[in-house]
Amino acid sequence: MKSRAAVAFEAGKPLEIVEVDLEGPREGEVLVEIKATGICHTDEFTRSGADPEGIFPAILGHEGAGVVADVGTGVRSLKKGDHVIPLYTPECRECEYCLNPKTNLCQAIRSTQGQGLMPDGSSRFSIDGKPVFHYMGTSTFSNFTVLPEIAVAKIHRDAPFDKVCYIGCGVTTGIGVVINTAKAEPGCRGVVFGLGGIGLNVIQGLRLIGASQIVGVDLNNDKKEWGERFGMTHFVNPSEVDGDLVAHLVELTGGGADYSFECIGNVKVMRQALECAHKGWGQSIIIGVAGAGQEISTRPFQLVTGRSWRGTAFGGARGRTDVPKIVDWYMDGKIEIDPMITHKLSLDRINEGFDLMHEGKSIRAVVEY
Ligand code: NAD
Ligand code: AHE
Ligand code: ZN
Repeated sequence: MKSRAAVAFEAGKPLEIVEVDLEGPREGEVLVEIKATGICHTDEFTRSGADPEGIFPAILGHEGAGVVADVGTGVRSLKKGDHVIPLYTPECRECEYCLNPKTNLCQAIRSTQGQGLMPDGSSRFSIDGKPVFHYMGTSTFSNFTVLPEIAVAKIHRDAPFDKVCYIGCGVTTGIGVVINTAKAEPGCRGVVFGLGGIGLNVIQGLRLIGASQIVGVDLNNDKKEWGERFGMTHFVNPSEVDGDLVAHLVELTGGGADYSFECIGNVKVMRQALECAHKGWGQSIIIGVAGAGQEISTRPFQLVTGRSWRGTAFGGARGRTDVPKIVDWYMDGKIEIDPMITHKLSLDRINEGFDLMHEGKSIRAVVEY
């Protein structure tokens, strides 16, 4: 079949809207009609050429929602018409990782996914007979996409696609890091670096679990109002702090953060996030993805004196199990999404969504098909 898609032909170039050929689902695969997709900074990370795994031409996009249009042989858990969210972190429920409660990083298809291919080692997308690569196993910047069954979460039928697509990455990552990774407790003090599409959801997660202090750090003063809207208690703009940012944050939190979260992808900020964590017990969690060749550093004494440095993907969530629950939380009004969808675009205008992100004007721009 044919599908309209935004294709990244080359690193650093705008996406091009073209018609691509899409082969139907093979055994264990599902064809999904994507109804809406968010644009996450990770799409920009790969589009820009900073992703060491970046491969071109590819169809980016990993924050989608849609409807099952067809299923391949052997598919049991899904049927035509099911409403779904594609998962860049699948959940096979059988691999060594899925069987270990300490991680959500199912490895069943990770190696082919990283090569832009389906689990059988081939691509379903092509143009003029030449393969176009998948991305993060999801490629939600195509109106139709093919996914392995284990990378699809079935969700509430009434959930609005243009809102719950955000649960495909940003919402789950931000709320999940608080609940699954930090396992933060009521009354804790949190510091969140970077108040974009991820950081605001970390703030929302901290509010949900009853944190007593939520400090937001961003260079963009417009983010003060945004943070407060979701529960932030204090805002710090590093460019307006006299002296050392870390010392300022340690003082503001009465000795340091119980939990700090880096939601930018800046290795210098990652160090500040670690060093503002409380001596003896503070945990710092890296969410931002840093470009090829970047490294983090600190004095080992920071760890010797009880701080710990951690990281997380997809908020530690197991997609097929947790994503439907988060959709239900949204449907029940337990979490907010609507105000964070600041822009809606047609696929033709997808590059404007990337511009809005760079200009700091959007929280989430969503493309509706
Ligand atoms: P975004 O562009 O929406 O937000 C980034 C925010 O950081 C902006 O508000 C910006 O003003 C702020 N910022 C930039 N530099 C800063 C600095 N030096 N100090 C303070 N604030 C600064 O991006 P996003 O979609 O929220 O994504 C954030 C990061 O998280 C990206 O690196 C993305 O790739 C990554 N990410 C990781 C996961 C994961 O599973 N680990 C999931 C989603 C996104
Ligand atoms: N090369 C990676 C993209 C970079 C990355 O770190 N991805 C995160 C999710 S960011 C979501 O916005 C991730 O899931 N990492 C775990 C892993 O196994 O890569 C890619 O996915 O192509
Ligand atoms: Zn993302």
